[in-house]
Amino acid sequence: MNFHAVMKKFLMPLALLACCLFPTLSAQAADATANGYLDHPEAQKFIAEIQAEQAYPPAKLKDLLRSATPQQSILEAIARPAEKTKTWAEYRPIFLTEERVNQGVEFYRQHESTLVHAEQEYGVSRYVILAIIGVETRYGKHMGRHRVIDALTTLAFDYPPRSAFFRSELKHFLQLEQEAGIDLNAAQGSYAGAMGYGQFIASSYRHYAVDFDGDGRRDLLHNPVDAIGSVANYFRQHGWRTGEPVASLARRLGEQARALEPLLSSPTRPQKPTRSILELKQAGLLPDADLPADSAATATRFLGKDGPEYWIGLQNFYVITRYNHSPLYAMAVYQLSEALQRKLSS
Ligand SMILES: [Ca+2]
Repeated sequence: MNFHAVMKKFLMPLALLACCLFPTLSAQAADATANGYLDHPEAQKFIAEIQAEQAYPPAKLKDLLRSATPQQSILEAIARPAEKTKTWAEYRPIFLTEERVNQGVEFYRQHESTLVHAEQEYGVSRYVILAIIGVETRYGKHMGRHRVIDALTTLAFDYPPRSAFFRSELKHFLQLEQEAGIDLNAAQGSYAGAMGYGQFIASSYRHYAVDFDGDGRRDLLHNPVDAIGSVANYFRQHGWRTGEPVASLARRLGEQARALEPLLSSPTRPQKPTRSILELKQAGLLPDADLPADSAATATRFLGKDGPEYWIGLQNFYVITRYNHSPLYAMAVYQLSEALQRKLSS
């Protein structure tokens, strides 16, 4: 190995590490003024790729990239650890608030017939759909303040750890103009480019959004009816099982306790349900709910405000982690859905 190769071997990971810990815009991006992202070398490569694939009109793409503004705040947001470092005791109070439940009740009353229709059409609990929209955007009140084009270009061209993913999302985003009538210049969303009531990223928008009010457009940014149908469709396509439970609190028996440890899954990494209820019971974990012995499940210990809580997650719990890859997120959605159902049934 020659000197340069050795240096490269050590320098590359360091550069990547620095990029993750202290993300900064590239010199080209920081210099960007009138031309936005247009002259950035990575953007130039992207333009050539889109041209070769004939995926979008080149002149329009150049205009769009010229208008795209590099955002340092987006790099800082994506590098910030979020739910990965939080415990359930810290995470729960963010989402399980009386205010959010009340906003959910209000949204339910405005859109009850749509939620019922979505439940019938896709077989997904109306309360889970309602909880997703509540956790994601407080029922459309916080859909994100970044231009999606700024978010996707900043992350595609100036955030090497995730550039492949965001270049792909940027390509999907371009297609949304034709396919869903999205104004690519105006669309706003999260720092990661997630859009609308349910915060769909561009690839999910293309694959799972539906025109639920039948007006000929799939509009997740301004149309709550389309958003409700699309969340339901997303869940159905990801394996939601109609009428089956999501999760159950469980009690751990002291005697056989040690047998349980190797069966527990991480509260921060989603895992497919590969244990059976019988296996968990034999290891000393007893669900409060009456669950079939052969149901596929996960068992997780969450650190709640009063100490460890044991939860059994079923297939539908796993499906919620397909929406956002975090068991804490799935638990927040599940508990909010239960709180909403209780409130709406009382
Ligand atoms: Ca529509």
